[in-house]
Amino acid sequence: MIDKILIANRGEIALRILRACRELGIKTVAVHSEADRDLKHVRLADESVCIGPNSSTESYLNVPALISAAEITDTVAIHPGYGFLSENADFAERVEECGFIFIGPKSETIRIMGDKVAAIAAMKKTGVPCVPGSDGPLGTNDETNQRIAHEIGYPIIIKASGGGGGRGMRVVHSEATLHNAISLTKAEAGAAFNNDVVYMEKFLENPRHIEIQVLSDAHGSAIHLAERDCSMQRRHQKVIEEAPAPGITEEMRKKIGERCARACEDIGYRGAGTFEFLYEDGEFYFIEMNTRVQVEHPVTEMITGVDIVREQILIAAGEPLSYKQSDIKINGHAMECRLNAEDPNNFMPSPGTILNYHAPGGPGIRVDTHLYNGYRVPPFYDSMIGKLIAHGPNRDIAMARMRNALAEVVIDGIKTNIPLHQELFRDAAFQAGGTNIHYLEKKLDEKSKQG
Ligand code: MV4
Repeated sequence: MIDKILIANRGEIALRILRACRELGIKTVAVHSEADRDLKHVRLADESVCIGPNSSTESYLNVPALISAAEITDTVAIHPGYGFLSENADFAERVEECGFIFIGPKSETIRIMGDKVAAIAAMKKTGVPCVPGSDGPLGTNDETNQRIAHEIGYPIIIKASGGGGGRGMRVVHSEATLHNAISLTKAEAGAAFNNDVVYMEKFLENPRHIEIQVLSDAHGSAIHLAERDCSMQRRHQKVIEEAPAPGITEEMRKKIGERCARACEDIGYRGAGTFEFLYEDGEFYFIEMNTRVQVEHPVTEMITGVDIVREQILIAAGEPLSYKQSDIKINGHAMECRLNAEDPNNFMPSPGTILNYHAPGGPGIRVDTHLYNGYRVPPFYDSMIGKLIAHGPNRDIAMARMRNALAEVVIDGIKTNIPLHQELFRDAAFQAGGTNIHYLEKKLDEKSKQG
């Protein structure tokens, strides 16, 4: 069994992982940058190691420093959290070469999913529905590319195989701009990802972003934990997530969920994972797979009662899944607000000292945050400082509880996006449910025009 875990992350997710370790009786090693000595999980961990200076490149992304910290503390396994090295196949490979357990999929799986062309090919092969597209990399022959685009039908989108999460994409509305769009995207991709492979998909104009959470053990069994709707986003940063997704029937959930679970079994997936789909006109289209725990995992935990981080650790320890698919029942509805240290009007980061922090409470409220009175939010990392999660027997009650929580929570000393969340929870379209990926940006656009 795993008796010590090194947490290769910071902030709220490091604390979340520490809590799961504590529950399992597993000792913890916190690693931190010089700026992060006062993080809450560093104080709570059994041991801590400073792995480098403020910049992420020299600390949380510093593979030799992380491996050394694991060696000197006699760590058994490394949990990468999200972001940083969590989806870096070379890191996962290095961790295992050095004799540690990487809490996540095999490095080969991470490598496949990091290569979007390979990921889509693997999914298509196992029967996961994908966006109509080029079925592989685009070549440089204009006639061939024009024929592919014509068959798919404009508008189409050119995407970098090494991209993902919104990086390296270009929409094309007609043949006149196809050639340039392909060569520009290719050049940018080569520079940004050191991989100039690009592919083509039908461009879906007004989809929702719905993702399926899966768990798959090392013995060939996989289950799905239903879906999350993550359509409320700005510049590819999610703002509010919820589970289940409004309007998705039990029948649709079962069909797409079981497809994803079966795909995991087919490819020998191990650990927690997320299948990202675009959802439009009642159809799901796979776009990418995430091989890490996600920021928004709590909404799934609230509606299923499954502790996803605990399951990640047990799977890495070689245990079979604690649940069969028939054990998974959806209980009510959950919503999550990402709390960012930023100006709610211009989205500029707002680091600084927390002068007064007061957590909300009451039925169905969960707060995942590393904040405490006197904590200094450093300016060097992502501006997310925590998550407010509200669960209730239905969506309306979950929303009412979130409104209460947003009114109760106090975070003084820095600017936060709480006012934006309050506004969204008063928004009629959002309250009705099912808004698409463009909704928030359009709403903010209109707001800025009105001045
Ligand atoms: C698309 C798309 C429309 N059609 N693919 C952006 C992030 C990356 N994960 C995939 N993305 C998109 N792919 C096709 N064929 C629109 C987006 C997209 C998007 C997707 C999910 C969440 C937010 C988004 C915002 C803009 C564009």
